[in-house]
Amino acid sequence: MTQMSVEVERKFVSNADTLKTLEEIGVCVGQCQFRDKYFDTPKFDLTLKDMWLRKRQGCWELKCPTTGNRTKESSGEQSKAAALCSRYREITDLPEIQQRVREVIKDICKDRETEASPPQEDESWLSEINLVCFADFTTVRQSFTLEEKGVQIDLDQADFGYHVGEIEVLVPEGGDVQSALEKIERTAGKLGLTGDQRVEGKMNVYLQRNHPEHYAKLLSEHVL
Ligand code: V4E
Repeated sequence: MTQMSVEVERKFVSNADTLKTLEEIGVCVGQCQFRDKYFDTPKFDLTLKDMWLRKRQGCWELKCPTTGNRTKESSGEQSKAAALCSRYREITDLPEIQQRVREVIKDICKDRETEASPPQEDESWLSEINLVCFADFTTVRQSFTLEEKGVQIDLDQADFGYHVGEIEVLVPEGGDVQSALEKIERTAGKLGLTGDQRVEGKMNVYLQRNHPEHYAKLLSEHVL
């Protein structure tokens, strides 16, 4: 079955104060460590379309832009709080991921002979369509919940020396994104987050350091 949901999240700078607040009013629901490997073509065709393909601890995930009704947002009417949140469609079903990725690659090399290939569980599909690993890092994550239902707060420490917090709500397909935004805003209030600047994610920092030219291109194309 196709598994698709929308991840709505707001990143924040986690410091001693937010950690103290989290320990006071939140419940730590665990700590875990995971390794992420991100893949793209050598020309970065996926990420230039804001599509992020990764393998985390053996599981494939594809994050793509949402296609829902964002009229309010595109006309500049969205609230400041909502502007701090990102929304991505998350696909975890491998055949679906392979199909979507192949569609993008096929569009890009229309002149090349591309045959429909059956879905594959192993990694041979990557080399077949010329996908290479462009980022590989490990994160230690501490997760918390507050009383707000369905909201998770993660404190991430990446092995390349960057730490960042995120407030996250997973909205099932067709679910209520607006109420997720409101939950995130209330949670941010409880954590005492005051900044109105967008905070950089792990990948932004990783790309700045390891692929500065591609990072600059993603900025100029307004992907990041
Ligand atoms: C969507 C995206 C990327 C994929 C990784 O996304 P992110 O949620 O930052 O990673 P992580 O490890 O926290 O995943 P989770 O465990 O929550 O599933 S990499 C870059 N982007 C785009 C992007 C963006 N446009 N704006 C911001 C603030 N972050 C990321």
